[in-house]
This record gives sequence, structure tokens and C-alpha cells, in this order.
Amino acid sequence: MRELTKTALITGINGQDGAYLARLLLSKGYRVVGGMRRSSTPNVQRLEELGIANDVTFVDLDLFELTNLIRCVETQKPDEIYNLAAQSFVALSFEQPLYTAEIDALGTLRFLEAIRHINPKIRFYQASTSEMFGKVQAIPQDETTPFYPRSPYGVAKLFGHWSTVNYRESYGLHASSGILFNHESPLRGREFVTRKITLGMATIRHGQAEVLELGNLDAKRDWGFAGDYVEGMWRMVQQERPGDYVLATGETHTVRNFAEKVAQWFGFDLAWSGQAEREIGTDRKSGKVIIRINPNFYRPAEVDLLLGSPRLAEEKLGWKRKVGFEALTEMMCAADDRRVLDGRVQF
Ligand code: NAP
Ligand code: G4F
Repeated sequence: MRELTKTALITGINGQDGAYLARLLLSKGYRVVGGMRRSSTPNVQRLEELGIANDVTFVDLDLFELTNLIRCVETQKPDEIYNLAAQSFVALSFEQPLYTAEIDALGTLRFLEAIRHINPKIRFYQASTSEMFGKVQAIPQDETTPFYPRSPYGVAKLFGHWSTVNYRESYGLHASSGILFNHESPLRGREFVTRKITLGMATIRHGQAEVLELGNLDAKRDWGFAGDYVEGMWRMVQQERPGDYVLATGETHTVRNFAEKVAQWFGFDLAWSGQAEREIGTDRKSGKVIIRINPNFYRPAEVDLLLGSPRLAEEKLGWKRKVGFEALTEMMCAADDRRVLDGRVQF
């Protein structure tokens, strides 16, 4: 491992991973520069929730604008750049494919160009994704599994991934790509299915909503805890040689299974009935329907199954996830229960 007290530039600082990574790097003595795009309202609630908003140096940063990236790199002089910013919501990428490609694909390339021209010694981490495996060609998926993306998001991220590999091979950049499987937390955006379910069940439990609408209940994901995964990102960047690593738990669960666990945590006795779009989830105790299917949440193409093998990361990086599925579910339920009770659902 390298000596610390360095400067790290994190793009997407206000997202889920940005917040956890900032906390990790601050704890290691880094100066953390957080890139955020301009917004008419302040947007640092996740950093505030972790109690670190005052410890980060903020810079205006939008992956759309090359000159902006160049100035950020020139003025902030980072030793390490963690490119976490993205249009990260798969469903939206079907609605906004061009924007998604601009940010997730070309945005990555813009950064690599900026580094190559300004200071090729900067170490670079690219937030790649298991969505690149899409229609999976092997089970479980690892660093050797061929890619077959199934969404504009997956396609765009694949461009970012191969650009990272290409700049490493062409120009010798210390550029690594983390192929991360789904990772969740109490800081997860509420549009993603896990958080949608924990927040949805909390609002139903406390009488603020009647029913939660979901899409495909049978999709399977390998869900880990975001706090564990940012440790893996940092470890990749500290390696003497850059590389590509899968971070995953090695376990997969259906959306249905996640909903059942959450319902149980909130004291519901969930029973499924009906088929396909008519399927419902009823609370046996109250007789009320608490889950319905809304086909608007189906996707034009689905990733049915993700299951990752973290073996390489465990062997070479010494990384191992600490939080399992049960603990993750409980952590998210408890956080949303408290937020709804306190009337403080900020993100
Ligand atoms: P997130 O919560 O959605 O955060 C994404 C961040 O990117 C937000 O802070 C957002 O800014 C910022 N952003 C979006 N467009 C931007 C632009 N044009 N310029 C600058 N910043 C922009 O995502 P996350 O879950 O933390 O994920 C972090 C990264 O890992 C993403 O690249 C995602 O695609 C990738 N990834 C995530 C997972 C996962 O399961 N979480 C798995 C694999 C890969 P605002 O705050 O202003 O919206
Ligand atoms: O929570 P999701 O929206 O996450 P998804 O699509 O797997 O993407 C996340 O993980 C990727 C890594 O594999 C990241 F790269 C990406 O940035 C993001 O963080 O959906 C998970 C599954 C899907 O199969 C979806 O169809 O849940 C299914 N689902 C069922 N009902 C739903 C819903 N998803 C959402 N968002 N909302 C629903 O109501």
C-alpha cells in the first residue's frame, strides 16, 4: 500500500458511493476534492448525513464539459481521480440514451484525455458495472466473462470501461476499472428498487401510503453494501499495477425475496397471489394489498440475473465484503423507519 496524505478528486461526490468514498478517504488523511454539478438547490445531504460535508473541498464539475475537467485537474492537482459521476439509473437510460452516453461514455473519455495531457501520473478509477454483463454469458460472472449489455446505460458504461483499458494499454496510465455489482445502503437513491422498497414499506407502515408499485419481481441481483465496495475501489487504485476487478458478494436474490424480507422487518405478513401484471402482495394481518405490479416499471430489455465472483479481488486486493444480505436489508429498513418517523426523508 502507498503512503497517504494525498489529494483525491471524486466526481459524483453527492451520490451514494461518493459520500462513502469521501468518508473513507478522509479517514485515511486524504484531502478530498468533491466534484459537483451546478444545481439551483444545495445537494449535500448524504455528506451531511455522514457528518463530513464541511471536510470536503467542492469544485464545480460536469462531465459534459472538457474544459471544465481540464481546469479542475490543473487547479486541484489530484494524485487520484475516482470517476463515480454518471447518469446511473438504468430505467432512465432508455428515456435519455443520448444524455446517458454523453456522460457515462464520453464523460469518461474526456477525463482520460485530460489526465493524459495534463499529468499522466494521476491514478484513475472508473466506476464500471455488472450491467455490462447484461444477458449473462456465464454464471457466475467474473473478469473474463464476455459482455452483453442490455440497456443504453450498459452500452455507455462499456465504452467507458474499454476506454479505460485502452488508455492504460496505449499510454501507460494507471487506470483501473471496477466492475461493481449492485451495492446498496441507507444512502441509496430512492428510485433504485431496494431503497424504493424500504422507503415504500416504511411509509405504508406509518400510514403515509397505501400501496407500493413495482415492476419485475423475478429479476435477480447480487446486492452488497456500498460501504464495503468503496474500500475495494481504493484498494484497486493503491495497487502497483492498474487492472480490472469484479466486486460482488457471490450471492444472488430476487426482487421478490428482498420485498419479503423488508415486509417482514416492518411487521407485515406478506402473501403473494395472482399472475404477472395481476400479481399482488397482501398483508395477511390487515387483509390490505400493499404491493401491486405496475408494468410502467418493466424495462424494454431486462437483465434477469446477476451473480458475481469476487475471487480475484479477494486474492489480489485482499478485499472482502463484510455486510451480508440480511444485515444490509435490516440496515436500510431501520434507516427508513427512523426517517419516516422523524419526518426527515431528505433524499
Ligand atoms: P448515484 O447515487 O446516482 O450518484 C451519481 C452521481 O453522479 C451524483 O452525485 C450525480 O450528481 C453525479 N452526476 C450525474 N451526472 C453528472 C454530470 N453530468 N456531471 C457531474 N456529475 C454528474 O450513483 P452511485 O450509486 O453512487 O454510483 C456511483 C457510480 O458507480 C456511478 O457511475 C454508477 O453508474 C456506478 N455503479 C453503481 C453501482 C451501484 O450499485 N450503486 C454498481 C455499479 C456501478 P447529482 O448529485 O447532482 O445528481
Ligand atoms: O435497483 P435497480 O433500478 O438497479 P439496476 O437496474 O440493477 O442498476 C443498478 O445496479 C447496476 C449494477 O448492476 C448499476 F450499474 C446501476 O447504476 C444501478 O446502480 O433495478 C434492479 C432490478 C431490475 O431488474 C428492475 O427491473 O429491479 C427491478 N425492478 C422491479 N421493480 C425495479 C422495480 N427497479 C426499479 N428501479 N423500480 C421498480 O419499481
